[in-house]
Amino acid sequence: MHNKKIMVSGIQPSNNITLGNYLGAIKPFVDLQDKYKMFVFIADLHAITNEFNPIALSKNKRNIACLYSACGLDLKKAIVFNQSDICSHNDLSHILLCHTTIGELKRMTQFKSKALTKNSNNTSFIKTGLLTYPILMAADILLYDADIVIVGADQKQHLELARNLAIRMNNKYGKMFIAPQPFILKNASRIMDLANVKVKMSKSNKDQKGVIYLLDDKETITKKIMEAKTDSLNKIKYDKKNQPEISNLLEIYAALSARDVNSIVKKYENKNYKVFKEDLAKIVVEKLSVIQKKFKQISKDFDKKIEPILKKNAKYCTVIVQKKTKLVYKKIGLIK
Ligand code: AQP
Repeated sequence: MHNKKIMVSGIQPSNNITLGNYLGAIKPFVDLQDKYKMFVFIADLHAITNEFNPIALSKNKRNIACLYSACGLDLKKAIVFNQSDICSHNDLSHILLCHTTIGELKRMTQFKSKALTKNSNNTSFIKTGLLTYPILMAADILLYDADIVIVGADQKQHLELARNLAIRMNNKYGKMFIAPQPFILKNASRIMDLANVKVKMSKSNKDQKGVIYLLDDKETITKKIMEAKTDSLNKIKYDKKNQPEISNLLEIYAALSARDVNSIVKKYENKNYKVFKEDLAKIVVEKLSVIQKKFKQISKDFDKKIEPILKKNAKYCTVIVQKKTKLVYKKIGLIK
């Protein structure tokens, strides 16, 4: 077990989990769980960097834990835990914060897209957590000596910061961190909103009609897919530049059916979008109904089965990260 490379990743309980989160994160965790030693956390400290509601936050935390399992993550293998149960994430974050410049943080495209609007570059009223959360993310990763981190295409820049901080600290104070490598998926690393292909399918998208949530019912899923925006060419082709909408749907189809996009394009050579969408809706409904059935059962047993695992894993992680934090404290002269 300890010869395996280490992978760390997490999802924010900032809203209901989407099909994008599933294809870009949870499914790869499941696919890779035998290959890597996995630390998969519920990123609750990240979720409070945006507006949040405490009641919804705790419900979302619980749902993510259950969904990890319902989607196939084996809780006997993967180490699933709540980020806020482990104080060292904040401890290391502060130390890394003192080694990061404001310029580095302001350059993050995610910060720019969330904080800056078309009409204003004024960041005076933006909450500081939105600027600094990539440092917390670096701490999440460096604490566990992660070799790889599965990230969606838009998180690549944050991982680069984690790598830079690891190298910077190692050079300045002596070896203390592993510089992690990004693991970017070939497919489905960025599923787009079905109603507006210019934006990512995100938990917190205001308009929900282009976002499929893992717990959406059959009718809602079918409606969202049948009403997904498409071009007027009515030709099933994978061409992200000229036909981004149908290409996005093809990526979802391919990822869920474990087929390559070309074979799907071939299958629908002489078919129209309606036929394709009907088939895609069936595939999505079938996949999600299996997950939902398991989720229902697991949710019922949360207190008895899931909560104790989270607590046990928190204890296990605390031992690992306290060792790492102590090393860092020593290297930088905070303790002897
Ligand atoms: N549309 C997507 N396609 C593929 N992968 C995606 N991920 C998110 N959206 C897509 C991946 O899911 C994980 C979620 O991590 P997160 O919750 O920490 O961050 P996020 O990327 O900010 O997720 P959302 O859904 O966009 O949430 P909000 O709206 O709260 O910001 C990551 O691995 C991400 O790449």
